[in-house]
Amino acid sequence: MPSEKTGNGNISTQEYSDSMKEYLEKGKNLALSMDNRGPIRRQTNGMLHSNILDAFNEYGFYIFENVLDEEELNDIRSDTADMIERAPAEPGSALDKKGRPALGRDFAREPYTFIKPLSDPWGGTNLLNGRHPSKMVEPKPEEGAPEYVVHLMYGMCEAMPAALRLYGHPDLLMIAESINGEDFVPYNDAIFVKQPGLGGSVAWHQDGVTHWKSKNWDEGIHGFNFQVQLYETTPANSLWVIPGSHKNGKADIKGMIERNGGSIQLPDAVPLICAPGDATIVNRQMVHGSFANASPNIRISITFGFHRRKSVLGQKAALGMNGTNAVYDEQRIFERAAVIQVAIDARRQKYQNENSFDYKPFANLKDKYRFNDATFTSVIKGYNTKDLAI
Ligand SMILES: O=C(O)CCC(=O)C(=O)O
Repeated sequence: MPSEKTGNGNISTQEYSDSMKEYLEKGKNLALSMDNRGPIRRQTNGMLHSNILDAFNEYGFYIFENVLDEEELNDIRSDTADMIERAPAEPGSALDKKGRPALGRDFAREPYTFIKPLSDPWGGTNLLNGRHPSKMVEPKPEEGAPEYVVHLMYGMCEAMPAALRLYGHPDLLMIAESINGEDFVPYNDAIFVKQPGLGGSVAWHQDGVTHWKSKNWDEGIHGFNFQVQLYETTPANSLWVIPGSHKNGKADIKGMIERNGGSIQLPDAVPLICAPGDATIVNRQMVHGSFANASPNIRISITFGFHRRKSVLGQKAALGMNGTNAVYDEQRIFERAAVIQVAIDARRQKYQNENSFDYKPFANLKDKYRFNDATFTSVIKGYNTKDLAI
């Protein structure tokens, strides 16, 4: 019997989709009944409207509608498609599928993570500080599926001009400042690629790993992530979250699944249903994850996060930075935060009628951190070796 519980039950994509149907529908209805979506709204002082902040604090996530206009959305789609196309033909290959040198062979960090189609690379492993304790269902790919698919892409500010400009988006940075304070700092970025009928799972987890026992613990201490959606997201391919779970400390995810009869269909979870060009914010302490994408719809989520400066200063490297033995000192934070200022200027050069974001830590350094060949080399190249993961 195919299993719709955890682990690889050798279940076909059809059986898998059937087993998910009711759950997806229920989650969608719950999601659409919540009052945490709408356009970006500011208060008279220019900061994020307090009603939005209140909703974000209550639920742990918010969906901003229509953040990107069509031109910018098309630019990012095109750069992203190019980055996918220029991936190594298979893991370890120096050439892409068209026989050209693959992108990123000279990057300081490998920009591509490949997985087997519809698989869950992290669930039930010790990878990434062991924060994904239970495996998701891994349906059997259809006949003729490729052996590997791109699951994640890193280094977007170096690889994609449109993504660097997005990183300097004045409304998104205003939101980061409103949540994390004017001295907010970056976390990392990653592009989740969930190809139709092939995209893998991200097992249920909470992102933060550093501060669960901190004496200053509070619901915002591990920061938050944006996801900018390039295509419509659906219950079948989207990120799912458990509303309010960011407030309750470290969750026993393994126990939650066990108590759910071993099923990964955790109760009370909702999908982040978005239109193309919407942007979500998700508190990194939320219990969240995504299912194998057996649906006919692609999801590409440009994901990048921000922290309170005091959450990272003096902390030891974790997650993707594990093994570097780094401690996030003033210099490291400054160098990684400089990407924000260069991105703001890259954006200014393209969108000359837009008001640029005023990033307070670089208020007196704007001229030094203009976007040009010199800062591309000194600030952007290899920038993600300085990510501030906690
Ligand atoms: O978008 C997804 O499927 C997973 C995102 C996620 O887990 C994260 O941003 O931490």
